[in-house]
Amino acid sequence: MSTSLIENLAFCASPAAGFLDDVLKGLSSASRSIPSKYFYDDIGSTLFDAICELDEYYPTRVESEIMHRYGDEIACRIGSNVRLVEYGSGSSIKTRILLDRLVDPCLYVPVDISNQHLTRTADALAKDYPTLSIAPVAADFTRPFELPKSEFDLCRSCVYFPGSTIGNFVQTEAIQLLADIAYRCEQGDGLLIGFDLRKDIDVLESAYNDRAGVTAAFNKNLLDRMNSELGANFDTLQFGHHAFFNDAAGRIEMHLVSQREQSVSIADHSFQFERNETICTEYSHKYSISEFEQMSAQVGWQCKETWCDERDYFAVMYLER
Ligand code: AVI
Repeated sequence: MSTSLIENLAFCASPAAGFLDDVLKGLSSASRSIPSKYFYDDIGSTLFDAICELDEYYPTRVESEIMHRYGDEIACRIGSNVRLVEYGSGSSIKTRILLDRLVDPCLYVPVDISNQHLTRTADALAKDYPTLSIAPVAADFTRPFELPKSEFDLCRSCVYFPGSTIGNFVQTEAIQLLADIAYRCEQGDGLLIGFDLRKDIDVLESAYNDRAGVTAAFNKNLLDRMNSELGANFDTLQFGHHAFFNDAAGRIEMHLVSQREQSVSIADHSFQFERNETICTEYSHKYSISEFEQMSAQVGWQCKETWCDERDYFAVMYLER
């Protein structure tokens, strides 16, 4: 494979920029929280890949099933010669299902916050898709970032946003993100997005409380990350993992729970924790198809088709601007 098809990594903002500010702000507020995007350092991204393999964690498996089953129809909807821009590309596993079916994609632009993960994934893809041009972008897509200029700028674009990551934003942020994507697109460009559907609470809660404890390790890795990158002194044994479905808000919530009264210092700040006090680390919203359609329509996206699995656990929706 000629590596020349992998364009230079485009850095538009340091993905780590703002970590300390966000942590200090989140821990200083009355209900403590840390944005879930900080899960994804190299270890966190690897743990997330392990979560995706778990029996209890259905979203990845079910989304892949949908992509395998309806991949030809989906590729047909997207059309030929597109520039495929993937938000939160991770290991690009589902992308391969799409790339295997798309007709003459002109450029693949994976965008991911984890630089090391991105580089590894782009290298592996380049080996398996020798004729595809790949232009990886290391960026936090919740902040402004530039797409690399290329000879393919005039191609139609399709933004691919799989994995139900949209669910990790509260509704106002999700709508803003859909608006940002629309702003990057021209009329007629597409958005292929995966989102998780509401379902039985036991199924939902098991997915975030796996027996092997991988999700707990993923959650607690955030403490290790604050210790190593911000010089914090969290005693990781003194925080537990708690995940539950908040029915009224339609979301799974993940928290780190202080096991005792304790004090933690970060930079020159000190934070006092009561026993059982929590830090909210993630929301994962579960939608209905009509809710999602309405949300997207508010910012100029028109739903063209939706594909689901047999149990209606997960949806993949194609929208056009
Ligand atoms: C990335 N995101 C869609 C996952 C989710 O299900 O909300 C993150 C995750 N958190 C715990 N398990 C998986």
